[in-house]
Amino acid sequence: MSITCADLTKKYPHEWEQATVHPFLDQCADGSIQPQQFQTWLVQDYHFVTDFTRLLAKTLATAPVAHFDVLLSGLHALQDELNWFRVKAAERGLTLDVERQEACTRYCTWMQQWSEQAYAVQATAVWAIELAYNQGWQRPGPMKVPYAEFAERWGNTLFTEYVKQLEQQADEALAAASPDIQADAEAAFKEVALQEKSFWQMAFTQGA
Ligand code: HMH
Repeated sequence: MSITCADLTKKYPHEWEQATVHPFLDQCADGSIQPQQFQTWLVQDYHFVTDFTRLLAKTLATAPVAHFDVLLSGLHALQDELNWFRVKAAERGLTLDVERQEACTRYCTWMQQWSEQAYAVQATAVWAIELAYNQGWQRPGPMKVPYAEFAERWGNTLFTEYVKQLEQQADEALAAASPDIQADAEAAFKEVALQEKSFWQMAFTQGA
């Protein structure tokens, strides 16, 4: 029996909750987040997404051709997303040319290392990273302006559908993977959960 994505969220409910439920998101929902906190997240997440784009590109490079459609649609969406981040930063008068904070560097370094792993591991990591934002931005419910736009980006039904497709593909890859590779995929899932939590924490403790 191979492990599936659904098994992973069931096996680590506490870790996953900490990755997707955070006062940062609750305070975006009720509008009480401080601009300094939100801006820190915005700028650091832009840098995260640049490296996530590289991870997805490397994942595509090792994927079976039957998985190209979904991954290419993801890369296309990231093109739009990176441009959108630049617009959101400009609207707030923020420069993106800032140093990465420690939690951001750690997460990005980890992604670079894991992009050398087997496809099943990469596919699991990509799914978990996208699911974290899909659930995280949805869970608090409707958000106040100007945060509604951010909740919509990762919470919308098309993105939810994309995450389900990533799950299907990761499950397929896991079903064909050796027990060692499945264990690496499980470790990748746990790592994503930990890194997501500390990324929220990084933004939240800025100017709080
Ligand atoms: C930290 N995790 C983080 N940032 C993101 N933008 C996503 C996941 C989803 O792409």
